[in-house]
Amino acid sequence: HPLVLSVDAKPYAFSFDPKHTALLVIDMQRDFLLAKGFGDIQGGNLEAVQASIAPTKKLLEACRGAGMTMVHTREGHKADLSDCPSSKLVRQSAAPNNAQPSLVIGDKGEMGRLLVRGEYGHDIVDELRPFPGEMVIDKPGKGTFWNTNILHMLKARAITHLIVSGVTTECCFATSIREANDRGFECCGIEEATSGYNDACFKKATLDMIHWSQGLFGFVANLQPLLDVLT
Ligand code: TIU
Repeated sequence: HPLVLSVDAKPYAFSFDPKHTALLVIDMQRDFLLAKGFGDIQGGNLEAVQASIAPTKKLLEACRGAGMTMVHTREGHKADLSDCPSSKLVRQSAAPNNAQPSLVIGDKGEMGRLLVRGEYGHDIVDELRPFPGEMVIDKPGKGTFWNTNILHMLKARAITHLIVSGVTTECCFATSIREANDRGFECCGIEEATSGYNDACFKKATLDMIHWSQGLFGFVANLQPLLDVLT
């Protein structure tokens, strides 16, 4: 007997059964969120990107409490970078003038080699550390479905709906929602629990595109109404 919850969202209410819903937390890694990390070195706005850490902690706790499947992702590469697309290796600047930054993927920064698996900077920030038994998906791309086993992991658990948070809104968050939507998952992004490196215009545009036209790629909801139905 399904227990269907419903939360106010755009373009209309998002209805989901927590047993068949996973929380997808995208790339809340030190390399994207902290000073001297990959994103900082590329010229990203750290204050903007850090805004989603505290709301995501509340979201995580509520979804854990509701017994939902938890999925954390990490963007990064094997030590020899053999899984890094060449297109990504040659273009990695978020600096205003688009200048090539001093350090790129695989180079040694203060938190270890940038975006390399096993390095300190590659791992998830302390506040949002995965619990034992929660899924952690290591992905070489921006999207979570390319070159990972997430589709099979979600199917094995009969997951049909995804609540999505994480960084960056304009990049890995959006790409993952588009990938999931094409595979038949009903996705709802949480506005306060996502942030990016250019909050002035990219975040609003990204969220608007998701729910535009009766939900082109999915739904967008605010955090508090979701917390209210989960707790
Ligand atoms: N560059 C940028 O904005 N983001 C990424 O490369 N990764 C994620 O969005 N996680």
